[in-house]
Formats: sequence, C-alpha cells, structure tokens
Amino acid sequence: MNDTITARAHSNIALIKYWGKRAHSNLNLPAVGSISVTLDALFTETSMSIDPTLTADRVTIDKRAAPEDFSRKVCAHLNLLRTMPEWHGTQAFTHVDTRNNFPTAAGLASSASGFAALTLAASHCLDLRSTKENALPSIQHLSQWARMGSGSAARSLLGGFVELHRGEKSDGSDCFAEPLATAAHWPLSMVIAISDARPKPVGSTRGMNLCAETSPYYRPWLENHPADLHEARSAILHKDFDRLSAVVEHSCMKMHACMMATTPALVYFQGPSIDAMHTVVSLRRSGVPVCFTMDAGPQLKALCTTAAADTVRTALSAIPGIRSVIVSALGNEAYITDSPSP
Ligand code: 2P0
Repeated sequence: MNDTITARAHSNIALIKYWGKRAHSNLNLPAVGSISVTLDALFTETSMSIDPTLTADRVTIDKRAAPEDFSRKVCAHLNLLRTMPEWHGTQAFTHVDTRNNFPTAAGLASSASGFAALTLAASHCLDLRSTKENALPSIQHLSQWARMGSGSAARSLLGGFVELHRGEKSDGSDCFAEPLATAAHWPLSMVIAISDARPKPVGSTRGMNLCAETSPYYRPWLENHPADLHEARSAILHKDFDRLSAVVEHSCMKMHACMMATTPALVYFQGPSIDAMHTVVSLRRSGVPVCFTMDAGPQLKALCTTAAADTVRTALSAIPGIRSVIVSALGNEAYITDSPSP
C-alpha cells in the first residue's frame, strides 16, 4: 500500500454562476445550480501515499510544508472522506503533495481543481468502498464529496460543459455535477486576462454569506437563476454563441451587482477588469464571437471561438494593467495519471 497515487483535475470557470448556499446545512449545498466549462491549461496535480509511520496526514505543496490553514482544510477533507456514512477505507495516514500550474486563490478556481484532485486521489489511495456492495465510488459520489470541500470542485471532476445540479434533498444526494456536452461538441476557448494574481481579500464562502445576509438583490438573484440555466443549456446544445454570450454576461453581472450591494460592499472588479470588459464588448460589436465572465477576483475570462482566440488574446494583452494572458482550450475530466509532471 505504499504506492503513490496521482490525480490530475482541471480548473473550471462558471458560465452560469454558483453564488449562495442553502441555509442550515453543513454539507456545503449550493442555493443555485451552475454551468461551467473545464479548462485544459489550468490544473492541479495531487499525489498521495499511505505512510504507516505518520500520526496525522502530512500535507506539502510542491514538496514544501504547506501553510497551516491549507493543511487544515486538506486534513479535514480527508477525515470527512474517512468517516463517510456507508463507506469504508483505510484509516492509515497519508502524505499528500499537491501543486497547481497557475496562481493559487486568485479567482482562477484553484479550490475547484484542488478539491477535485484531492477527492479523486483519496478515493484511490484510501481505497474507499461502499459498505453494502464493496463497490467503488461513481463519478456522482466523487462529485458530491468534492462539493463538500468546495462547491465549484464538484464540476472539476468532469470535462467539457458541466452542470452542477442544485438538488432538493437535505442530504445532498441529488447535488452533483453531470456532463452537459463534451469539449469536442463545441471546442471553444477561454482567454484569461490576469491583472492581479494576489489572493483575494474576501473569500467566496464569506462573500456568499455576506450577500445572503445583507444584499437586497440576493433574493431576486435566486429567483431569476433557473431561467439562466435553461437558456445556457439550450444555447450550448445548439452551439448558439449569440444566445450563450447574452446569458453568460447577464449571469456574471447579476452576481456582481448582488455582491456590490452588500454592506460593506464587495467589489472584485479592478480598473483593468472593467477596461477588459469594454474591450470584449467592442470586439463582439466588430463581429468577433467573444463574451466575458468574472468570478470572485479581478481576472477577466473571455469565452470565444477557437478561431477568435488569437485576436482576443492580442486585444486583452494590450490593456494597461493586464500582466499576463492565458489561453486555454476546453479540458477533459479528472483522471489518475501514471506519469506525474516533473
Ligand atoms: C462559480 N464561484 O460558480 C462561482 C462564481 C466564484 C464566483 O464557485 O464556498 O470556492 O468553497 O463552495 O467553490 C467559488 O466558490 O466556494 C465559486 P465554496 P467556491 O464558480
């Protein structure tokens, strides 16, 4: 059992946003469903091995000791997996080493790829099986478990266009992600304009709670959400970029309006983010198939056709304050890799 298991999971960016949690639940259940695209260029790789000499799980980032709060989150997630009702696995402690190929906690969904990779690696390393049939976990189980670490992580186990269902049940058993369409169905690109790669001042969980408690736009945000999900599903299935653009930007701006109306105000936009939005809109007016979205950070993400990716990258790179630009194709589901990156 001393073999090392390595899982790779790609980051994802929501086209229809998850923002808000269902009240009175410690299962991290979202108040709304969401639709995302998985990104090929951004990923987390997590290696795990059982170490019988350890008295607690040991967590490193790129082979160096991890910060205490990071270690605590990883250990809590592993303990949650070890104590899942109706599942059993090895109780021995592990060494977890994880690395991202992109800036951590800067609105590039590092917790999404991180918890997805950790959940997949742990399910193998701890040999998790159902107590009833000794069956291995399905992708739906893994997605539910990853969600308990971070809501968006539920989506990073899958590739292409992914929907995370809100679900209705209080035990969260109907709250998991499913594929809507493969990356090959509609091979779009995501162009990410990075203006500030420092960790965000207000994390997502705290921001969501602040919205629910103080934003007058929180209730309308929840009420209008199902229509956006419906429109995005249909636009993706019909590969209708104009319809998808409209609903993607609408979902993003509604979420940010809700954030800005909190007390105190939660403003993730920075100057270059707003300049980049105007650039995207003017590119689209000139006939380039592109739209924008933004998350809980200042980075602007531009979704476009693959043919337009170069034009979009050049235009965003020219904006003062944009420090770097990453172009990504859509990526595939998380997997166990035999050959971790060096
Ligand atoms: C999303 N975000 O759908 C939305 C849009 C940010 C803005 O999911 O509290 O780190 O850990 O479940 O997954 C970021 O939130 O939140 C996020 P928790 P998570 O991608």
